[in-house]
Amino acid sequence: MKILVINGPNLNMLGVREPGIYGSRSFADLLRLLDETARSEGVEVEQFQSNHEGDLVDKIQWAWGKVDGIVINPAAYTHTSVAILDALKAVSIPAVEVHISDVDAREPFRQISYAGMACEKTIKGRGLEGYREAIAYLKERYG
Ligand code: CA2
Repeated sequence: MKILVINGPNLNMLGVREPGIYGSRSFADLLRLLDETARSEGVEVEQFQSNHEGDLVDKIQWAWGKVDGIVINPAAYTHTSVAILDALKAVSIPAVEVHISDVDAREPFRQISYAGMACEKTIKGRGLEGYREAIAYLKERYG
């Protein structure tokens, strides 16, 4: 089973600023967590991060026919991007949305998720562990 993990803008800055909201673990720590999870769940995990909306759309389109599941944290594009929603709908690959912070407890504009409308599950407020839970969910359901 192959799972694609997609991270949106600024998530490469994890650990550098705003530890109160996103924790002190770095983006490199997240990559290590993904590698560990791939090994423990017995799945192949590819990761992709971009600060550019069109690149995120391109990667979702690329995934069609190549991956069995998508874990996506579109970051700020969560709350704005119909293009990412449409791409997820177009490929129709089982997808789980992850947010490191508890978006429901933050500003009202973070409580709308376009991408989430094409995802079968949302995990929020669990820190980096949310990615592990999302991969485990896809393995359990589709692996
Ligand atoms: O909680 C999440 O995972 C978010 O997707 C993170 C996004 C935010 O716009 C969403 O509302 C919720 C922001 C990612 C920016 O990450 C930073 C990391 C370090 C320093 C500054 C920003």
